[in-house]
Amino acid sequence: MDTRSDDFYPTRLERPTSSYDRRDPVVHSTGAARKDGPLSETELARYERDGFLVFNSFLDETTVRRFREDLRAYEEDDGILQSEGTITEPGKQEIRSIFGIHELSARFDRLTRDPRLLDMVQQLLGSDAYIHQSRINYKPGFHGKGFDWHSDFETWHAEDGMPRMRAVSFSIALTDNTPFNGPLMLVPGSHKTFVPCVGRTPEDNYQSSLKKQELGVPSNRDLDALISQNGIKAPTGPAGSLIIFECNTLHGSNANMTPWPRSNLFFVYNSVENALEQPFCGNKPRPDFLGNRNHTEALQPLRDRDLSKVG
Ligand code: 6CS
Ligand code: FE
Repeated sequence: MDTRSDDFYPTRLERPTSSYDRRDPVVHSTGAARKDGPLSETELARYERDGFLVFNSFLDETTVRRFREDLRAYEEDDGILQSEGTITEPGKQEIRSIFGIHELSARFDRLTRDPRLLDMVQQLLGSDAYIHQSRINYKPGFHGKGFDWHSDFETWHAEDGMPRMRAVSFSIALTDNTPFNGPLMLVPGSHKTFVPCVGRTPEDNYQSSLKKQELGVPSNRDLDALISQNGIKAPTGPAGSLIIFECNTLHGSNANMTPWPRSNLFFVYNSVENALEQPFCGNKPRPDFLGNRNHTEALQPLRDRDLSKVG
């Protein structure tokens, strides 16, 4: 397939090509709108420099406990276990990820519209936003496998038709993240570079990629260059901690060899001005639970309610 003329980030190519600087801003609001939000100029500048921000104990213990109880209930819930968005670990019955969690749970859905999150989203994306993808990654004790290094944007661009880098992931720890249970690792500054990846995308690639990603993974040479230059950060913290990371920030995680699960919640917000197109890899779009195309109206903040009590 020829590269489309509207493709700012060609990837899944037949042969290796050089990395280049991103062609989009990192913080999208400008002027007065940039100042009009919960993030300080220092935090915005750090996000622009590193591609992520960390807030320890962002949610209080009681709220996190409720979400964790929901998780336990899902492990016993046949409807959820059978649902297309529930991915098990390779060769095992243990849950690896549940996609579309905000459509399965009113409590998670309300959290997507918590103004404490949404006000930051709007400040970073410079517009209203909607949920492109939501998920819980379980990483069960002993059997939880890792995630290879990747940029989420590379997959969302190639397989979901997300045109520009104007999306952001909010990851909330539902269990403690320690150095031992496979915490998220990020490469600071990597979001500034787009790394085209090699290899054509087969139809329905997601059926294997969500268990183990083979395509859309930079070459060892590209990884070596980016990681040697920038290093690796693995923020750890108690349950309730929040990591905000830009859609092109290189990240991955190790397996969980401890007895304790490491579960994280992810909400991916996309700008309403960055609507999905046909996938740039040329395949048909992925299902909605991975790349939402149906509920794209701007999220409205739930201002006057105690979010911890509802749902
Ligand atoms: O394919 C996807 O959309 C997902 N895969 C990975 C490894 N990270 C982001 C996203 O959830
Ligand atoms: Fe990812």
